[in-house]
Amino acid sequence: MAKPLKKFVSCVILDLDGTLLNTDGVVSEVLKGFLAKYGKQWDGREAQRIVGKTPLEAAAAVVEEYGLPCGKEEFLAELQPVFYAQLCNIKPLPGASRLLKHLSGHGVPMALASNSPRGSIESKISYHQGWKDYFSAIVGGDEVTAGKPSPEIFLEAAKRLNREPSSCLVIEDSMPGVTAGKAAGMEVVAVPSVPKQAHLYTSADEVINSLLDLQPEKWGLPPFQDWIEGTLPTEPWYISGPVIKGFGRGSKVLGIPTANLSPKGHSSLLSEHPSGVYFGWAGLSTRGVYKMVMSIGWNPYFNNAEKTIEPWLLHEFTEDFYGEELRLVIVGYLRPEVNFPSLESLIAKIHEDKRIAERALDLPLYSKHKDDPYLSSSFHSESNHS
Ligand code: ADP
Ligand code: RBF
Ligand code: MG
Repeated sequence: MAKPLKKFVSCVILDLDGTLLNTDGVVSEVLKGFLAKYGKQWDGREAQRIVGKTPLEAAAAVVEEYGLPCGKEEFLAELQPVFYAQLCNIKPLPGASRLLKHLSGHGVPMALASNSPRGSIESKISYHQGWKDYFSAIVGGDEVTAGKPSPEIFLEAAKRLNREPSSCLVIEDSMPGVTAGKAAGMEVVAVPSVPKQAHLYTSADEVINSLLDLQPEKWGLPPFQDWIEGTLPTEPWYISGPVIKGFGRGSKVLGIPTANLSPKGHSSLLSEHPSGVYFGWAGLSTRGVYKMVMSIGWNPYFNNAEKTIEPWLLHEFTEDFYGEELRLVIVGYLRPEVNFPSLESLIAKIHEDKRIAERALDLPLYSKHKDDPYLSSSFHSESNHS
């Protein structure tokens, strides 16, 4: 497939929170606790109002949204120590370490540009092996007169990298960040951290679903070389549960039955992994272990309200197996979920996914997981595989 070159850049400027780090997970936990103290319940939907903001702006948004009986400064002062104690628990987002290692390995200069204060940026990255050395420059919100959406942070980062703004590629998850990058005269790839918001990022030069989907060659940067026969190996991850009723349109409409797992009880796993099409092995305790290709997400074609888990077992069964315990080991990634102009084109794409997964799973890299005891042991606790 042709990959049109968008524009040549020579360096990359990255946002930290929500782009490289899953800060939102920890922020939500901390806010949940605080709001409970004020008798309010944190509703993840407000996340949209705080991404990309400075800490004080974010505090102001929460105080206003929940009508808290305190000032934004007071709220921030109360919240900050609790948040800082949690910095060590912030995990890299999928594909973040891979991207940094790749670009650094090819000598592409990188900078971090974040609205967080410099000190906070440095402590956050200190928990991740090697990260500090990846960046030739770091610019914090406290080092400029105005944070994003002002272009200042990005211009300062370019200056410290000794590059023209026009040769910088910005990678950002938030709207204020995208606005700032474009105002700085830079190329901007948006990786929205709030689901189903991609359509709002019209000013970005490209919108991708997760860092796994970044194609550096589109920007004249060295391509990733870790794709194998159309698949991207991932650290294996595990998910299991009884097969539940889905929307009843899998086999009926598409001829593609998917043995749905309940998203309930898997919310942290589901928020950790980007939506998309994955593959691996599926175990049914009384039947056996099968190849499997699955979609995780909102199925844009059907525009589901909930992130669902839909594995298609690559085997002809003579009967349904609702209620049976299904165990999945996910070993690789294929592509982001996309919308299709017709049901026929959706079906054709899913069959192509099937062919790619079926072939790839015979590679030793993937086939070795077929023997994972997780797939067949009937009494196995989730926690052993966190
Ligand atoms: P639902 O919307 O309830 O998930 P589907 O039309 O997707 O309905 O059918 C899924 C059901 O079909 C599964 O729960 C399972 O019991 C059965 N089934 C039969 N063959 C397969 C297969 N190869 N992969 C997944 N599920 C299958
Ligand atoms: N739905 C989409 O809307 N977009 C997709 O890109 C997409 N990819 C899929 C890939 C695989 C391997 C499977 C099994 C399903 C995929 N679906 C996708 C979901 C499909 O719409 C879903 O199985 C039906 O909604 C049946 O419940
Ligand atoms: Mg289904």
